[in-house]
Amino acid sequence: MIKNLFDNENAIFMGAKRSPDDCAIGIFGVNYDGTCSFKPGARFGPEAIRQVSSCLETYCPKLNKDLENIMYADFGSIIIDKNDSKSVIESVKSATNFLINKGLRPIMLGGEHSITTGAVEALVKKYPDLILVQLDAHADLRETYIGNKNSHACTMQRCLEVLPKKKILQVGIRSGTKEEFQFMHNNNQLVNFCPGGNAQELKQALLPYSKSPIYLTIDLDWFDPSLLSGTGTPEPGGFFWNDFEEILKTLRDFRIVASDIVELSPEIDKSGVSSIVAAKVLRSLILSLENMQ
Ligand SMILES: [Mn+2]
Repeated sequence: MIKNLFDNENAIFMGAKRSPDDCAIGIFGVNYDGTCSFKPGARFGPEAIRQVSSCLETYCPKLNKDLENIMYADFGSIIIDKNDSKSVIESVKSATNFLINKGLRPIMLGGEHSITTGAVEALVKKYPDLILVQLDAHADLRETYIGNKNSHACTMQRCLEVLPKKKILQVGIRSGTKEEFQFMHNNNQLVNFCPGGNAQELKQALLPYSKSPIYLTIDLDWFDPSLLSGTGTPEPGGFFWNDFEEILKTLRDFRIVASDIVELSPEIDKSGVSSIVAAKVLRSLILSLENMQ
């Protein structure tokens, strides 16, 4: 089964295991950027995150936790048909199902944002009351984009279609069409959050969902391009590392059952800093997800 789904002959994230035995968390990559609208290159994201991960310490002083004490697996990247956006989403769904059936909490590495739909589709079978929290510069609520319903510009609209609860909280979105912003306001799903601010509004918005399973999708262009320039559609006016920690601190009181980190396009940022930031996001997620209910 693992053999048919994953290509795991390349690098591995920090001290990850290759097999699911005794693990709580499972990582997999999706090397796909077929619908990217501006600059492609997100297909190199998962590999870049793994490559630079050896530069990071396993210990996080903020959380006083060490990755060395956590069992997590890295299955490599899934095997996909890059020319068919629909089949890529199906493959993501199969991989996510594989991890859930093994009792693992999935963390998916992109790749472009369109892949999130596949993971969410798989998860709602197990968690019908799943809700989404999205960190992103963009609303991603278009009905179609350049003729493709599976474009990364439509991801949240596709997720809404498969979420029985129809609940997405979109944190600090700063780019989209007038219609997308209208839609977010009408559905009460835009959560205001400012660089350097506190996450009170997110906390308030999540209070009615204190028992709900949460899928956290992290489009790395949520960060400011001065910190993370290696992404296909950078957007000025973004967030910084402390802002991410503030969000994660708030989310730790809730119940994240799966997550993704998407849209790292490592070759755009020759310094490699973007890949390091992405790898540190992954480290923080593993440390945070490990003992959630
Ligand atoms: Mn985005």
